[in-house]
Amino acid sequence: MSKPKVVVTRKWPVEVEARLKELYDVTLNESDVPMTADELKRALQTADALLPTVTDPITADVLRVENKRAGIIGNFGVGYNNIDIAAAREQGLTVTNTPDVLTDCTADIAMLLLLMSARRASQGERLVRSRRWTGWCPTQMLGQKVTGKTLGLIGLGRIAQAMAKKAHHGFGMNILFYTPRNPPPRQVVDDLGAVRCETIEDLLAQADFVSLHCPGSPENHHLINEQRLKRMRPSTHLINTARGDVVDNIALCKALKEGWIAGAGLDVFEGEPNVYPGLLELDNIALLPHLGSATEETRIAMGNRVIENISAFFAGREPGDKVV
Ligand code: 8YV
Repeated sequence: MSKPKVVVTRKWPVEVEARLKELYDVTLNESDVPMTADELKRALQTADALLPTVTDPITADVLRVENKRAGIIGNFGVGYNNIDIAAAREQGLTVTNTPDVLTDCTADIAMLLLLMSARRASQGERLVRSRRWTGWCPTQMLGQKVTGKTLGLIGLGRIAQAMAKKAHHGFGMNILFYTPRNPPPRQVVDDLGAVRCETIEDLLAQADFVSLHCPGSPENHHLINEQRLKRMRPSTHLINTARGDVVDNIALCKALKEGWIAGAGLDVFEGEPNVYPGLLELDNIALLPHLGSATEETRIAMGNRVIENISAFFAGREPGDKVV
């Protein structure tokens, strides 16, 4: 029997690409240049599986291309807001993602941004690199203490729970959370010493650090807006490792400039890789280029997870990480 045809839209870790080559008739993207909409359509017409990333908009237009051969889209990433899920369902396509394997590394980046923002690490590094640092002084670059403070999590899924664990057990932080869904089991919540807030506003008013862990979706578009930023305190920091469009950048810029909040740490941006220019001019913000899952171990595990999903699909079984 001939091997299934698979198209990978971006360059993946070499180990995983080697495994893909063994298992499938695979087309890799050696140049790593994102594919155009026409190329994505062509891939759906010529391959059995398309393996995209967050940088590939798999729109309704792409998904509705005629004469499709593909039956599965194996997304390399836990977030799948790059894919029009309703259109995929309508077209009878299976979509999978890669949960679990990136939980800890993404939570680490959220914690890193929290610490960077609280302790003004980006600003400090710029000072040293610019050779303008004139030496230690008792009042220079004072930030906020992290240990013992209150962390408010919007969303309490896998990554938020992992961050809460590090923050509570490692930094003695008190944990608040807001979720519109059913919370995790009682024992999980109790182990984190976590307290549920009835509204986002309640959480914002009490937290010293607010970290976003909700999916990128039309409902969560600009969830953190001017009104909500004003609910936060002047000593509070906002951390975003979820999706850029969960935060209204214009409002965030104003909040940071006018001191409604103390700082922010962002790993994701609306319209990335473009970054709202106002944010680049601010000192009280830490910016990372979407590094959440960017460790060797995790990216290999993500690739292997995609392989498990498509292998199950081709074997006629339900993939473990089926989204639709
Ligand atoms: C991925 C992410 O690197 O998994 C996610 O949802 O945001 C990142 O960790 C990216 O999505 C790759 O597709």
